[in-house]
Order: sequence, then structure tokens, then C-alpha cells
Amino acid sequence: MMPQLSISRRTRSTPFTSRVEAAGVQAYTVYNHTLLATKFRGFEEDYWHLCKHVQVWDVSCEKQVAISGPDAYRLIQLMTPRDLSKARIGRCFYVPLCNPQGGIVNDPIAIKLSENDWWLSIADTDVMLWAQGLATGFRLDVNVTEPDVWPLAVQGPKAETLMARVFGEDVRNIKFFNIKPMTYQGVSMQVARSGWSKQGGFEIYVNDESLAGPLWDELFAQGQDLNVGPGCPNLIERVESGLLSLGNDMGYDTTPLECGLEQYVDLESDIDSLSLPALRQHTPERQLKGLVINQAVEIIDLNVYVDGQVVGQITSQAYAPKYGVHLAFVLCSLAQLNVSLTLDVNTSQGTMSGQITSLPFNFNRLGLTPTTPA
Ligand code: THG
Repeated sequence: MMPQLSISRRTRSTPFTSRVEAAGVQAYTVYNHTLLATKFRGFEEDYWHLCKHVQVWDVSCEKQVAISGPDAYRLIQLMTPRDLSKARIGRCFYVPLCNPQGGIVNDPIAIKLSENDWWLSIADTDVMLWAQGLATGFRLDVNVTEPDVWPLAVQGPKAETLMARVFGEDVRNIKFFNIKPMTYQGVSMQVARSGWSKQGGFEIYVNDESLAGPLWDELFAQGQDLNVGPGCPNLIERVESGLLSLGNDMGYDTTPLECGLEQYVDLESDIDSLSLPALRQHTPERQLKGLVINQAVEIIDLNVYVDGQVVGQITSQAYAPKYGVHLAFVLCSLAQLNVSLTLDVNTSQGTMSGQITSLPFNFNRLGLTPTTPA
């Protein structure tokens, strides 16, 4: 029998959990101490549905760390090597948070709500504790809290149509990674064009527990003809899209320069950031790359090899049904990457070779054409 997850008060449920269970969730993970669905009808079925229709995702586990006060910007800038000094209100920024050694503490979306009010929409580590520690140590004039906010994502090609029905035509004007207060049943809540898929969509930062159920129900009622369904961050889609997962593809022991996040590190900037001195000195010895194996395989060992020697590890992987190939992210020795075009993996059918490629995957350049399901 598959092991089961014992759920208690320590594992937070969300105002949407009753709806998620009624919708037939098949598997959960725990993320920021909170339930996160990983599968409804099956990874592949969920994947195709996400690519064709619209899904509603309970991503309440993306907790908001709210940083308010005159030193809010100063604290956030200490945590990230990305220059936020010119950030405009109403914008979202994907930012690595790094420790003084350059290791990745988290990779949230930083949201500037007003001059002195920011949210960090965090991945799976306890950012609030670190932020509070820094605020105390640096004697900053800020308040750091985890407010009652439960993000609900609406993702997929029909997301905009559905959102316009529920929130009004004005949602269409929200640009990618912009955020705007919208009204639902007279309550103002932030809505951003963002989400952990590349199929397009929005995230609603629900701030009133009593509206969670009604909002979920209304999205399903208004989306019937759009084939709306329950969903969750999908392993296949996010690997295919090159979206990195904290704790899987990166963490304290990797730097943003090793993980392909260098565009979010401003090495030349004169900002006051804890990690920049170390990152300026840092010469990566490993690099996160894509690997493409030209068939469906069952990988039985996460090491990757050249001439029988271990040169790196697979950090995430999935079979991509749209392209008929097995995709993986590998954290691999840079010295090896400079001389090799392929890596070997151990599969249940023996050793197989995969092609090393850049991230995000460029399927066109790889000569792969997408298929649609029967
Ligand atoms: N939405 C919200 N909070 C989150 C996530 C989210 N917190 C946890 C986790 N996801 C944070 N990680 C990411 C990683 C990638 C992106 C968003 C959050 C992302 N990246 C785009 C890309 O890579 O193309 C855009 C980056 C950019 O242009 O700046 O969207 O999903 N609320």
C-alpha cells in the first residue's frame, strides 16, 4: 500500500480544501506547512487539460510574507541580489533570496504594493523567520508578518475569458507580472497576471476567508462552457516550461549563477545586498542544464555519467507527451559541460544517452514539433 499523509493542525489546510477534496484530489504534497494538491486526474490528463482549457488551483501554500514600514525596501534589498531600487508600485518581480554565501534561501515573487508595503510570495522555506531575524539584527523599522492571504491561480489558455466574466473586463488590461486591486462581491483583492505555468493566467490573492468557497464555486459555474477543471502546478508542464522548483532544482547549496538565474542578479549594482559580495567572487563549478532523451524511459538512478564516471545529478524529470521525449534538469560539472554534448543515464532498459541543452528548453531548435492528443 502507498504510505499515507497524516494531516493534523500542524499541516495547514486552506479555505479551499473542502472544494479541492470534493473535486477529487488524488495526491498532496506539503509546501510551507500547507497542503498543496499535486494530481487530480493523473499527471498527463491534468497536463493536457491545462494546455487546452482553464484550471483553478488552490495555491494558498504560496504564503505572503508582508514587509511594511519605512525600511521595507531596505530589508528586501538586503535579502535579494536583484536591484529593486527602481521598482514601481503595482509590479511583481521574480527574485532569488540569497544568504551571505550566495546560497538560495528562496525564490519568491516580490510584489510592491505601495512605497512602504511589499509582499514576498514565497516558495517552500520559512522566509518570515529569516526576515524577522534580519530586521532585529539590523534594527530596521519594519513589521514582518504572514497575513491571512490565500492565492488562487486561474491558469490555461481560457483563463482570461473566465476571469473577465468573474472580475469584469478590466482584468484583461493587467499586464504580465503586474498586479491590481479588483473587486469581488464588494471586497477588494489583489489580482496579478502570473502563475506557475507557461499557459497564461492570473493569481487572485484572496484576503477574505468567507469569500473563498463562493469564489471557487463562481469560477466553476461561469467556466462550465470553457471546460474549467480543478488543477495544480503540473510536473510535466513546469519541467517542459523550464520553471525551477526550490528544494528540487536549487537550494541553500546552489547559487543563482549555477541555476541559470543570473538575469536576476545585478552584480554591477551598488545596492546593499547581503549576498552580492560573495556572488561577485563566485566562479560556478556546476550548471543546471536541460537533458533530452528521445523516448519514454524509467530512470532508476539520479546520477548522470560520462565514460562511467558520475558528473552530476538529475534534479527533476518528466516524460513530455507533447514531444514524445523524456526531459530532465541536471546539475552538472561545468568542466564536463565544456567538453560533452551528451550524458548517460541508467534506465530500467539499460544505459541511455541524453542530449545536453540550454534551459528553458527550445523545442523548435531541438527539432521537436508538438503533437496534440487524440
Ligand atoms: N506565484 C506566486 N507565488 C509563488 C509562485 C508563483 N511562490 C512560490 C513559487 N511560485 C516561486 N517561484 C516562481 C518561479 C518562477 C516564476 C514565478 C515564481 C515565474 N517565472 C517566469 C519565467 O520564468 O518565465 C517569469 C519571470 C520574470 O519574467 O521575471 O513566473 O508561481 N504568487
